Amino acid sequence: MGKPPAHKAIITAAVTGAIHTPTMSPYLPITPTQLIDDIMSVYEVGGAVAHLHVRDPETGMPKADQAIFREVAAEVKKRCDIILCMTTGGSIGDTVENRAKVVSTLEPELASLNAGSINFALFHVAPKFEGQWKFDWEKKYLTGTEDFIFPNTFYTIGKFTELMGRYATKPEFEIYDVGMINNLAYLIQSGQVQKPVYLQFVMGILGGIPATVENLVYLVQTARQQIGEFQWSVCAAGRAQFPMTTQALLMGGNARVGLEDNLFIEKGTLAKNSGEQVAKLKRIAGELGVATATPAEARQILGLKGLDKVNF
Ligand code: KMH
Ligand code: ZN
Repeated sequence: MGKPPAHKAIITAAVTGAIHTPTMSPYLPITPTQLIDDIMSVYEVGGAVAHLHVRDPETGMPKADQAIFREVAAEVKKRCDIILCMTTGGSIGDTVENRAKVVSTLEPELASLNAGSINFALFHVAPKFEGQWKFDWEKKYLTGTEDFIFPNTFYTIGKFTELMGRYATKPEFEIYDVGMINNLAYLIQSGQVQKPVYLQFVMGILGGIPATVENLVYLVQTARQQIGEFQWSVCAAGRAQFPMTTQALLMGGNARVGLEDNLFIEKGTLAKNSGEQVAKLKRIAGELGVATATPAEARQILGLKGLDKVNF
């Protein structure tokens, strides 16, 4: 392996997630075909990583179905070399065992690893869609989060790190608040996690840290103090998406966009796919003089095992 390229930003797109529901946008990808098309839209405009959740194709409900994960991943692999970052966050209320399965079945290069428990709240957006629901499950799924804790205890995190270690899957640590940096520092100190680590700062979730420039600087500084060297990316919920990802590019970090985090391309206009958002961020990066990484370069930067070593 040669020297990694200097100063190239990795653009990730989280194409569907488990937060938004079909009523919120007709463009939210649901079926395997829609997910594949969305990932290809990301690849075609220069995204290096696609973060993947899957859904029930009939109802659009987020569901960690291993056959669908495989169908989407295998088809994308046939068509291009984009890096797939599989979710182990799953969906609201999913069991830890079910969330973990995608690692042992697909042995991906990269997977999310949520670095602590939080109140993961979506109930506050439900009233906006009253009377418009396309599917019965949507309202309950969102309102139920008023009493939901997204569980990622030290025991659970330990299980995930062990599992990802077994399959040489690199964890992308999802950091929703500053205390989770402390969790990760402990995991490194106790030898459960090896450096270099890759952090995804997830900002603006109700229950997590607000999406502000000051908070991003604080997160990065705190991680430097606690962990030393590390690699990082930022994503932010809703309208904070482009301000925070732009800020990340300015700070020398990496950035994630995609319909998992934000359904819009600009105020009042829904994005037609995640590729539109990647293209916008690429334009911003270009204006700022920030080069972006190809999938091959991102593999090198993150030290991934390679597409020939996945099981799909
Ligand atoms: N499912 C959400 C509660 C991840 O992909 O790892 C959190 C989530 C994070 O989507
Ligand atoms: Zn996710």
